[in-house]
Amino acid sequence: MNDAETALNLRHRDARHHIHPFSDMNALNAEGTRIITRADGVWLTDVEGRRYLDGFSGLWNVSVGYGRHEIADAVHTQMLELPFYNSFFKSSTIPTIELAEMLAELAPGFSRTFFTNSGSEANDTIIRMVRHYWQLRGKPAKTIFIARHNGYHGSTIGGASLGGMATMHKQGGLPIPGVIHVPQPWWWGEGGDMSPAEFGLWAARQVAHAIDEAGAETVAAFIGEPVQGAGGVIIPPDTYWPEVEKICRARDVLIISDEVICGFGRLGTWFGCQHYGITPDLMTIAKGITSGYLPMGGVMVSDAVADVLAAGGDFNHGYTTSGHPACAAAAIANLGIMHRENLVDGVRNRIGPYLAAGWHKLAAHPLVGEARMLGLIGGLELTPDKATRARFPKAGEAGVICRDIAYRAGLILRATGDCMLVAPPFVLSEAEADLLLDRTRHALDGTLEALRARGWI
Ligand code: PXG
Repeated sequence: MNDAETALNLRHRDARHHIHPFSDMNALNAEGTRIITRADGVWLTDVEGRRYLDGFSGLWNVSVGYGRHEIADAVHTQMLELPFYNSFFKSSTIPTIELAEMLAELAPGFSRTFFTNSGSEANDTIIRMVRHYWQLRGKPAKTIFIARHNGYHGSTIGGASLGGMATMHKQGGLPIPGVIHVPQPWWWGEGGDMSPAEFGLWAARQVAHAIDEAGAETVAAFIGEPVQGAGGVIIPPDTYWPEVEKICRARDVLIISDEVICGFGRLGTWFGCQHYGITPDLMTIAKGITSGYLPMGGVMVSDAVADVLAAGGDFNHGYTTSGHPACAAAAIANLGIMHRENLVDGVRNRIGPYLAAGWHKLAAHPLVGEARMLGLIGGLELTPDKATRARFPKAGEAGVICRDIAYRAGLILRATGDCMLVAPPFVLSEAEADLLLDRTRHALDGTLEALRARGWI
């Protein structure tokens, strides 16, 4: 079979047997999937031999880039030594211990971690852990979680309930009781006539109103992503997080920083909350902890909360593969690379500012209402009218047009509605950043032309 025949054959089998996440399967099967076969650095190759610059780090996670032999070797060695043992029943394994210690060194005040296999499982763990914590503190009525509209916290029942995705809540009877959603700090879309700083305070005060309305004696915690990822790279005004922290502290409400995307360097600090100068009580981690080489997630618990839990007897919760030794070995090797190559510092001081400088210039493009970037995560809001921050007649179509042109030009971008998102690997070179910017501009030009042909502009 030649490449084209192989691709057709694989697509046919994929369509027959594989249910994809977050996909309209009939539409996808009619179109056929893109089958990625290899990757190196920031470059992906598909089954037909086309190459793509991965502007999205897999799914926000391949921070150290593809093709890292150190990680593969560490996992190989660990699998031969001890492929699995559990951490139930008074057991532990060496990589799990070493990883837990490494994490403690990265986050002062968070000496202990509970391991899961994903961010979703970590957030489900948090729901049970936080309610158990308040029970131990003698305040069992504190059960409610405050979260944000358009936040993303995973796809399990708990994670999707904490998340504020309306399309997810419509399916499967969500959210579970005990979750209150408040407005997100998305100034460009929802800030109206307020300045970003005023709007940040306004959005934070919605947290206060929600807590006060429910009664602080019933509210367990507030959860948020430092920068919302899946919701459209929503970088809150700088006034937002410090005010949220103040509000929660004054009301004895725990703060959970969901670091699944922002953690492990994406914002140019080890954890996103450190960029905003706030100290949460719990942190959700996943994705970048292994750069996606193997699945792993966890809950990092502050010492004050962990002490209460430790004194409280059994916490009846855990997954077969919590702290899996081979996944832990992958995480240790991955974090080792980040340390040795100073990648987090590079996001903050080298490639982050370099890409951001070019990204911000895209704001001059006629289609771009706002170009925002922090560390190595960015968004471009597409609009028919910059001055009024107007929306297109049908949301999401301009984004898909732009994303598809980018693909054809050999660049992976993601669209959330009409916002184009980028989150490249930390090993992006300056030449690759230039290419990413050129191809993005090309996609914007093509989108502008397509929208003009429709009469949308
Ligand atoms: N919290 C946050 C902040 C996330 O971004 C999760 C929790 C759940 O993690 P797991 O490992 O269970 O997927 C995530 C995951 C997208 C997209 O399209 C984003 C995620 C997952 C899949 C798709 O942007 N984020």
